[in-house]
Amino acid sequence: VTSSLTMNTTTMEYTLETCLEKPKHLIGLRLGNYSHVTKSELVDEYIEMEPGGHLRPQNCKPGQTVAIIIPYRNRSSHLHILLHNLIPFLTRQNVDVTFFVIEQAGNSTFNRGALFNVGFLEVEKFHRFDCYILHDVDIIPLNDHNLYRCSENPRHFAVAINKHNYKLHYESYFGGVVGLIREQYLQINGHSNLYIGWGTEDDDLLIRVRNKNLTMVRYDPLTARYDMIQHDRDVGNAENPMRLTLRKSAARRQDVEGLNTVTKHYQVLDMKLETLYTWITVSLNNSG
Ligand code: UDH
Repeated sequence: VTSSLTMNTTTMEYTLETCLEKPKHLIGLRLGNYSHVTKSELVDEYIEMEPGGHLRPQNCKPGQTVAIIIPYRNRSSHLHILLHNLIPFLTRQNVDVTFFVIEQAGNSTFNRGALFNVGFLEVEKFHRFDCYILHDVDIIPLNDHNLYRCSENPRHFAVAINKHNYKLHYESYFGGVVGLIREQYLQINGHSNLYIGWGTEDDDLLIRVRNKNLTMVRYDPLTARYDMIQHDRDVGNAENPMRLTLRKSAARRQDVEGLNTVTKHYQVLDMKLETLYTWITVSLNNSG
């Protein structure tokens, strides 16, 4: 480990140097680790995790604080696999990151967009993070040059997924993993809350980004490469028959429906600071 302490000769105090934008110990593309792992095995393995799922570099001072928000219901094995991959990946990248799992309670139809909005608002009560990475539970980054940081433009991280032969699914695909600085998520008014069930809330999000004259950026497909853990469609997340109709009014709805209206749709039922993550369980009422 290279030392990055410098001494201030006036105060005689040591300060940590700022982390390199691109750390030297990155390893590039490698296979994901899909072995079955339990929560307690993860807790035992990653003793560096601090309460609430906080991980930070010990040898340098990172430039940003990052919140990873994971919309969730009934996918514990995927969550454990994701963390088993992300923790070493983000350690190599010197990221100051906190994991937040936003669990939708009960059997109401899953609403991924609303969960991200809820996550954003609840996370803000802990800390105003610089960078928000919105991350599906089942997709695993394979190349640590895919730096989990925010830049001046919203980033689509999950460019090349195995499910689509490691090619971009379609030009305006903005799903899987995206990252925005706090001010951008506020500016676009977050996600729409109206996509109840599977599909198109991610397209709506990109319409919101572009409608505010923000430009989405991507790394190249070899860098931004992911595996999606194979799974069947979940119970309670049927394809939303309204999704294409909703998309037509995306730009029109942007300022009147989204992050600024989600509070009337949810209640926090439980919040736990665990070793691996902050776990927030919410009930959603999906009535428009
Ligand atoms: N999610 C859950 N639980 C659910 C539904 C969704 O945790 O019950 C979250 C999870 O983070 C997931 C994300 O929402 O990664 C997106 O949902 P998805 O994985 O169902 O969406 P995706 O487009 O897959 O990845 C669609 C299922 C297609 C199955 C086709 C089988 N051949």
